[in-house]
Amino acid sequence: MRIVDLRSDTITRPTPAMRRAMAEAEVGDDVFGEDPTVRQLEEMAAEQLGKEAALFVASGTMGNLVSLLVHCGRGDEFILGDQSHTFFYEQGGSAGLGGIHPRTVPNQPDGTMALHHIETAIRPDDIHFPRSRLIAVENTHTRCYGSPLDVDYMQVVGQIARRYEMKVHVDGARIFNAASALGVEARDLVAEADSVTFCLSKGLGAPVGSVVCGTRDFIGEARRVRKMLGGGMRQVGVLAAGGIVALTQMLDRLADDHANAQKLAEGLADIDGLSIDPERVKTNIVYLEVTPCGTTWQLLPEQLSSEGVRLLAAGPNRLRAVTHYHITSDDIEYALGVFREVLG
Ligand code: TLP
Repeated sequence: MRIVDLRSDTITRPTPAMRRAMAEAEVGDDVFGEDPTVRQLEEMAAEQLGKEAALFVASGTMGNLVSLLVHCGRGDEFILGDQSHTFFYEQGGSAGLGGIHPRTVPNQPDGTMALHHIETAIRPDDIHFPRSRLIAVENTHTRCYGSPLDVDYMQVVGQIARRYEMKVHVDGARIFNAASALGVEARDLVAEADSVTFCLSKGLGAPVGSVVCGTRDFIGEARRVRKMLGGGMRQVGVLAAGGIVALTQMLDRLADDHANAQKLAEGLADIDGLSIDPERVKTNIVYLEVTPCGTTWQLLPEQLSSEGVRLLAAGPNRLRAVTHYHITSDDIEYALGVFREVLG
């Protein structure tokens, strides 16, 4: 059966070039700082993001957690969006492992947090309150239609943080999707950030890994914290090699994923039983709502899946589809055909 797997860009398998590079990677013990391939990846990543240094970590979740643990101490508070991945999907690791208090403010539909909400959430110096240390921004914003947050917004958040002597962390799991959609360099989006995590294992197609970027001092501390979390890896150049191919060969094609997402959204908008606003789709993530019809949002993924089209149920009435390297324009047409068939 033909499979069109739109559950996530995390399902991408390594390209032939990645597999070759991984097989041939020069390696060493990275805990001793002796893996040349990891070092090369870290240098490339730091350069791409305009930061002094970088650290290869096992996942986006680990990159965010390491960053939080470096920026904040026990009892400190960080401000983040109520729809953010870190708040929703990272098991509350900041509190569970770091004693760091999350303070949510609402995410707007475009993934931003209103600036006045951020400012009013910052605590005055008072013995009753935790200390506000960090603002965490997600770009693109996964639960807000994969919205890219633009350079102006990112700059103003940085200015607010500096005014209150706070830091900024960017969960840039899909920062290169944001850069591609906005027609800017990723480094410009994170110029004001003290730290940024981006993922190699999503739209960039590498099998494993994320990278945290920041100042040399920050990355030095992050390296210690990664080790504490059990994330000191040894001959991990075999994985970093896939990441190097991701950064050299996979950035330019993200625009194709965005075009396919747009095509999917426009096609879905014409199908009875679904509600979707194609104008909200700016990158590779599409959310659709199931309106009252012969099926439900709980049943529809299974019905589509029996015809080879896979999506994720993302909450009451909502389904999510994500385009990626393995999805062609023809796959989108096939998927639309299956939707039409299932929804009658
Ligand atoms: N997102 C996954 C799921 O966990 C929801 C997905 O399929 O979209 N930050 C953001 C913005 C993310 O979207 C994700 C993964 C992560 C961090 C975590 O990355 P990993 O899975 O590598 O820990």
